[in-house]
Amino acid sequence: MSGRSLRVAAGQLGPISKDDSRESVVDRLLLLLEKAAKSDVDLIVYPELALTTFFPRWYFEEESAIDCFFETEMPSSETQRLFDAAKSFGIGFCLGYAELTPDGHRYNTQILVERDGGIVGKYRKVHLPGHEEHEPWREFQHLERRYFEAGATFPTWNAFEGIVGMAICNDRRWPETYRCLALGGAELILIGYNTPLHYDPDPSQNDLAGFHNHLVMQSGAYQNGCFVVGVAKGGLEEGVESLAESCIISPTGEIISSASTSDDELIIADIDLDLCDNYKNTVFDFDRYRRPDTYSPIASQKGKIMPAEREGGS
Ligand code: ING
Repeated sequence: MSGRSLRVAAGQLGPISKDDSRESVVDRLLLLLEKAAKSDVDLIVYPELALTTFFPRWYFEEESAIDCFFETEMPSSETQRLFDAAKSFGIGFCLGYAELTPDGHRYNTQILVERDGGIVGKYRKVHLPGHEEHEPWREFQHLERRYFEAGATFPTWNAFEGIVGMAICNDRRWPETYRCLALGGAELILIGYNTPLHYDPDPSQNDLAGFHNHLVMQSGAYQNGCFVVGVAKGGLEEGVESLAESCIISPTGEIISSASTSDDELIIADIDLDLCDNYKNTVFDFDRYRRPDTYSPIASQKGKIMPAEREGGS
């Protein structure tokens, strides 16, 4: 294939139990990596919080009770094997994990590692969904806003012969995410997610979870001329049914590869990063067509401001 061809893979995970050791999880990541190596994959993307169960589903009174879910270094002793194997195969990877910094800050983090084993970049989740306090009325909690601080930037990096950006789970529902990354030149956006199929605030959305998942990533890809790799940790995890349906999406907006199970599964696609320019240099030529002079509400305003009431009207 001409152009800047790349073989990318989504390393989807099935459930991780609260008591599953990091070692057992890294074994699963390595199985997916070895399968990717047999198919000459260049880059494998793992899900959000890929080393542990999705612990924000539980309320923990004491902050110390969640320490066991966080990594204080990366690579850590448990993940060194993954870094070593990836380097030996010449495969890059994207890995989501809970980060505890030396000065005590907690982030929902993803790293990008190139084929030489070097960490290219780190992204910290900007959009934290859910709630801050215990809400026992819910079937399960979603306490990311209690356990993590939010990131503040959408960096992009030169890697894999292109420009790569990352986003995490709820970030994918916000168009600003893709646009900020594409304004940083992103051609390939890597997104891990853990998405419960039940949404307590509005259960009428439950049956649309799969549709909404693909809708937002396909839109983001097309509207910004990017490839998007969306990777789930899915299946029945600690009693919570979680969306799988990992997929690889083209700048055309089309899904070019999708998972068929809710377990550990590798899906692969051959992409040509030059295809991005079919959209970036035409319909979505930002320099030519965007009107940031008219977009100020997007960056300056947080919530809605309603129009004035009509004179004498209702
Ligand atoms: N999970 C969910 C997500 O954005 C969610 C939270 C689910 C928000 C459904 C709204 C509706 O996919 C994470 N981890 O962000």
